[in-house]
Amino acid sequence: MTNDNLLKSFSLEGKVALVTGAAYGIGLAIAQALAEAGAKIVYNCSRQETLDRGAEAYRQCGIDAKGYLCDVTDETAVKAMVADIESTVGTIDILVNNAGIIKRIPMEEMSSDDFRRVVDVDLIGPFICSKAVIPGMIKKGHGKIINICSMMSELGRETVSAYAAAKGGLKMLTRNIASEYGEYNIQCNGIGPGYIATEQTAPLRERQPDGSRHPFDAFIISKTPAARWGTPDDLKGPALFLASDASNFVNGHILYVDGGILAYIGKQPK
Ligand code: NAP
Ligand code: GCO
Repeated sequence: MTNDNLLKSFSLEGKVALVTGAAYGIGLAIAQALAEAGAKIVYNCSRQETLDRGAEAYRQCGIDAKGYLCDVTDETAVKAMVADIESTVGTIDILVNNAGIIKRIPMEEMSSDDFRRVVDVDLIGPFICSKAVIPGMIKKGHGKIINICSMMSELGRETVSAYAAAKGGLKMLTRNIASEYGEYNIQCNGIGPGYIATEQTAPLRERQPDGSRHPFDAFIISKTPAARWGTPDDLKGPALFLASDASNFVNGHILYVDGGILAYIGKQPK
């Protein structure tokens, strides 16, 4: 492959990318990266206020994105959204299952409804969305599915039982989609972000009344060789790689973008 062809393998010109939950945070950053590489962006969220927020965000960065009000756990709504995308934009070439929630509750205090809701959004949602786009990908002869997993696909911690169960399941769903649809030239991989500074982790980074760091904030810094929280921008390159032809022989892989947390025992307390 010549250098010119190598760089072209990262182009997404002519591709349609659906990024779920991409009004802000990690999803918006990933959508920006795919748009910069030439993809047409479609996104969804479950609240009108978020959809409006996303529309303004995309307008501000000059991306002509199409937004849908659609809860990823509502299979009828997802099917209708995908059908509308396919008829008005084009067959979906890239699906990024980014939409997700977390509930931080000690397990013995967590209701089964709360547990079920987290699993519905973080695991059943990606199943529903993937099932909706795969027929079009098979017909087209190619497809990319990227599931946004987590450190909790590998590790547990207090208060995140539902989230860890869902993200652990999402890791295995990723591998199963890769196994079941690889022969149709569909690659399914995961991205496992480390601790990223977004609204979802804001409670873990709040300054204490005395102005000191939140204990969890200091803990994550000590557990991360990069000695910092990640930012949504840190995920742009990995997402583009997995969305592009540059990764056509990468399948069933979870790419951890964690600053080295998973490799590190942690800094010895002073
Ligand atoms: P975030 O700031 O909480 O944003 C989540 C997005 O998902 C919002 O746009 C939200 O919009 C949407 N969403 C939530 N439930 C939905 C549903 N049922 N249907 C459709 N959209 C829905 O989260 P984030 O930090 O950017 O994280 C994005 C993804 O990365 C999540 O899957 C998260 O688990 C994962 N992750 C995050 C981190 C981190 O440190 N931040 C690390 C590893 C993995 P609406 O509320 O309007 O629906
Ligand atoms: C938490 C955090 C994490 C991050 C992320 C880490 O409460 O531990 O929210 O779960 O969201 O998933 O990879």
